[in-house]
Amino acid sequence: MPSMTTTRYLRLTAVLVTVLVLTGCGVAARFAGQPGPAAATSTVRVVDNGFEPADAEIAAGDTLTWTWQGDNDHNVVGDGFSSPVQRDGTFEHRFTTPGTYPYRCTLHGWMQGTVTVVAPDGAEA
Ligand SMILES: [Cu+2]
Repeated sequence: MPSMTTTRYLRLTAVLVTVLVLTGCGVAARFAGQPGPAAATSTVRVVDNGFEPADAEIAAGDTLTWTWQGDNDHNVVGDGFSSPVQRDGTFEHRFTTPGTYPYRCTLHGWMQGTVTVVAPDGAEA
C-alpha cells in the first residue's frame, strides 16, 4: 500500500533526522564544554628563587625541560626525578603517567613547583 510505504518512509526520515540532530548536538556540546587545548607547558624557567610557571601542565609522554636562568645554584627534585645542583643549563624529564608531581629545590625549600601530567586526550587522570 502506497500510504503505508509513505508513512514508513516519513518515520524513517524522522528517525534519521533525530539521530543526526542529537549527534550534532552532542558533538557541539563536547566542543563547547572543552576549555580548549590546555596551555601545554614544555619549559619551566628556574630563576632566583622560584619556578616559572610554578604549575606546569604537560601531556603524558611529553618531556618537560627546566632551564636555569638565575645567578644562583638550584636543583629540581621530585618523586622519580632529580637534577644535579646547577647554575645554568637544562634538565629534562619525560612524564609517562598522568598525575600530579610536586617538586622543589632542596637548596631553597620555598622553591616549589608542580607538574600536572594529563592523559594525551586532555582528560585529567
Ligand atoms: Cu634553589
